[in-house]
Amino acid sequence: MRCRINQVLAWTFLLAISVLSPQLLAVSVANRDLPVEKAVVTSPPMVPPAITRKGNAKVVVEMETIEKVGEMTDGVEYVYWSFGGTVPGSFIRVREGDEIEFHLSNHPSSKMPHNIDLHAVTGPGGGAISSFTAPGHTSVFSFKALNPGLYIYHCATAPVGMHIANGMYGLILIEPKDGMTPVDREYYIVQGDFYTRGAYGEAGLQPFDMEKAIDEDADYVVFNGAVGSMIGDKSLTANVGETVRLYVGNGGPNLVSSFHVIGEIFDNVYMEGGTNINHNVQTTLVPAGGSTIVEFKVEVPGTFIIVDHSIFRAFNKGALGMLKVTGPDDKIIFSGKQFDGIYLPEGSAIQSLDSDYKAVMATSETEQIAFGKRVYEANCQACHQAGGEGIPGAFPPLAQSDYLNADPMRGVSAIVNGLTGPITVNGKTFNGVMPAMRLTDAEIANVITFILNNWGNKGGAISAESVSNITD
Ligand code: HEC
Ligand SMILES: [Cu+2]
Repeated sequence: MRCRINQVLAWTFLLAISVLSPQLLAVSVANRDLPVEKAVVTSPPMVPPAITRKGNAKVVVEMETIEKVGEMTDGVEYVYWSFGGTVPGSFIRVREGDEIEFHLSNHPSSKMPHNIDLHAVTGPGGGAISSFTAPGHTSVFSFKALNPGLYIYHCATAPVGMHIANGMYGLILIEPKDGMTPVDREYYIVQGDFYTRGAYGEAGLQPFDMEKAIDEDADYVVFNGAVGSMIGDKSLTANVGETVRLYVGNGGPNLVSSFHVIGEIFDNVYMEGGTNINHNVQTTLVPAGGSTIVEFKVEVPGTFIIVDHSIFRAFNKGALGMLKVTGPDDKIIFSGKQFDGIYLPEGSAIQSLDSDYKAVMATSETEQIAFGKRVYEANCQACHQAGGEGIPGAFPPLAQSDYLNADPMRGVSAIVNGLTGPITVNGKTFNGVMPAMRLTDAEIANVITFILNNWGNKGGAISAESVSNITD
């Protein structure tokens, strides 16, 4: 027994030395004169620093496969199988001509064996057979990075589709000998489709659904493994004037991505992650098991939405991320909204309601408020905003408006007759033009009643009769 423990200790000690001392590591792995270094790998959306050395190296990559529960979206959990604990797996960055010594360790808690097929490998299976690793084991194999480019890696253990569908993919960048052009920001994004027993958003720990996967009927199509992985606090960021490079992959297993950034044009696209560079591209295809590199300069501030432009995937299945750009406006490049007026095409004044149209009349104050809300959304919200907060300097607030609360009939008059000339609302002066609006007496009564009963206003109701006193 004691002997056992000693052996274990000895092993641990040796391992510790080889990890801690690069010198010793060099002796143990270098078979030629190449300098030896340990790869810096990163979790998405981060990318390891650019390679600065001018020559080649023997690069030791250590990667662990691990199966663990993660969050697909609010209230929905999924057992992800991963490289390095994240989906996609850790980003690997080496230089063309480097020799890579790959150590794949399968965590003892894994239920499955795993391996890795790197599309950057020239050799059978991309390393799959050589790296086949049972739980609690480590495999080592080596390859030379012959071709520069951005390559997908993935697990290729049977059933291959299932390992990929559970999140076992990532990217490896083989920088060309001359390096990559310097940019200000680099990010790492990989799309993937997921198949769950329950439909999109159905709560609980959702098992993988083989049938749906075979039918290519995805419940989730997401960037970086989960719905919302790059929105809100987790958005990508940049400053106006910077150049942004996105390393984009598609793990699949099934779907092809129509990769697009809303409000940007890709200045450069490294087509399919290769050497050919295309320019001025709106949307680029990323095949399953493929990649692309896109570059663009951010010229104006704002939130730029990253999507798969197969658009229901973006808004209904999760393929949506955000790039938040901060800095000064450039009104020449993008003005923002310059005008919002009432559009009354010629002849519209004489149009009349269909003769069989019967307006539904509100029969209670509650109904008046409900109907008035619709009138507000259709006619007022564009200027006065959804919460009645207005826009400073342009449209006065209707929320807690002292001007309106002092005499609600002022609101009726503004709608019927229009309103211009300086007015003071909550201590602020406005001098704009509100056009008269063609609404029925009932609609006017309802919308003012809606406003009076919302956003901290004083309450009360306006009747259609009292409106007719002004309109007649
Ligand atoms: C095209 C933009 C626009 C639309 C649409 C519009 N308003 Fe206005 N509204 C204004 C402007 C501008 C003023 C201030 C006019 C001034 O400075 O004299 C104003 C003033 C008002 C005021 C008085 C000031 C205050 O804040 O209490 C009320 C009440 C009001 N609007 C209600 C409405 C309602 C209700 C609707 C929809 C039925 C509506 N407005 C639609 C632009 C608009
Ligand atoms: Cu696997």
